[in-house]
Amino acid sequence: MRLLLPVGLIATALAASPVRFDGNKVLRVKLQDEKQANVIKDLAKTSQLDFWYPDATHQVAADMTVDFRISAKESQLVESALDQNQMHYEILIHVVQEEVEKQFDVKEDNPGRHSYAKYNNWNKIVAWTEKMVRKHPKMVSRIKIGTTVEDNPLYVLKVGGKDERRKAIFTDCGVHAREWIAPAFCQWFVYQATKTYGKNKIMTKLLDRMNFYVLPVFNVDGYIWSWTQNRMWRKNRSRNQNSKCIGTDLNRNFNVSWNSLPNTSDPCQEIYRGPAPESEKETKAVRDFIRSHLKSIKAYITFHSYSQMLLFPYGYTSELPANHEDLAKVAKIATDVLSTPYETHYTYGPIASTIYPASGSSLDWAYNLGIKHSFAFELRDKGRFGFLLPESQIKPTCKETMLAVKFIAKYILKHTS
Ligand code: 0X9
Ligand code: ZN
Repeated sequence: MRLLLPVGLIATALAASPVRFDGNKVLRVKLQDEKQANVIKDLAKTSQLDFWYPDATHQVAADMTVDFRISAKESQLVESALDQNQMHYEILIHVVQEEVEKQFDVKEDNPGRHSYAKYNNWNKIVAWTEKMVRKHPKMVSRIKIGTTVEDNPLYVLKVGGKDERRKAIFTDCGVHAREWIAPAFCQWFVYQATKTYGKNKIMTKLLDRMNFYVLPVFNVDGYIWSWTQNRMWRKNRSRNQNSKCIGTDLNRNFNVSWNSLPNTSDPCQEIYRGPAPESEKETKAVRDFIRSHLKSIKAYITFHSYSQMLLFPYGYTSELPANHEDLAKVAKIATDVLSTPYETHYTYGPIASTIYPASGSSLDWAYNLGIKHSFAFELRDKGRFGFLLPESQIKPTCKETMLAVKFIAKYILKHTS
């Protein structure tokens, strides 16, 4: 005991305080030609640009709108380079630190409690999974599908009935740590499903006939890190050999055309694909779970932010999947219903042509495994707040997204065998 206490104290003292974003800005640059695209690419070589859209420098091209975060130290240099080259830009976020604080704009009587209207940290989410099982023992069960690099549990909630032979939809949220609205949606989905079962006709029918597997946080270690140390964290938290940089982008780590696109081989990149396909414990756990339930899983839906898009395969090639017309039809109707309550406009299409090319993504992997109805949502917004979407937008975002997901589920129930 005597030994333990000082060690504990030292550990606490050594624990770094969270990264602050004072003076950081997010810029949006509308590129007009190749030359301007090259200015951004050159700047990225000398300055630390944290790309919010697209995901990396090599995607930057003429006629594109790019969003990136810059530090206080570099903002002057970057802005004067843009001015010198007569480039149009807008400051999306003036002081990132302020938005980090302002995202918590929903006040509740008991701040310590889990709330669907607020962002919940990992501990609250774990307690919430237990509560859901306790409250709805017939409808909800919790499955531990694996553990993370830092030995946190990966929990899937099974929502529906006991019969494993029913058609099922697998959904995951929070592949990327900083996209907090995604785990908020997964929690909302389970809440609404259990709450409206027996009351809402469609939900009752869906849950009587199908199962939903919901992984509320895919990248648990990264999510924890984004709460405690760095709000802008994206990757998981694995150590990388021969590099000081931490983490693999789990959405580049799947065994599908792995490593086929540029810039994913540097561990210091936000889109680092990992040392080998499916090298990460989180990827392996999801892969194994989906594979072992492949007979029943008819659709895969993964939740990200931001951009307001509904995407389908492929990301690694501009070729279209065989059933692309069917997927586009479903995506069109889903985005139409999504827009009904708040007029939120979504675009839809294949990953590669709608957002940008990406290799090793879970969506393409699931599709090639045989899950022919696979979709990725890029939730709100379109860049005003980006990853720092205020809590006051959680409910409207979840409500509108729920309409789209219910439509997709109805479609799966009716049109798959
Ligand atoms: O870069 C990504 O992985 C996705 N965009 S994000 O801003 N959320 O990081 C786009 C890839 C789309 N594919 C899937 N979401 N599977
Ligand atoms: Zn993402």
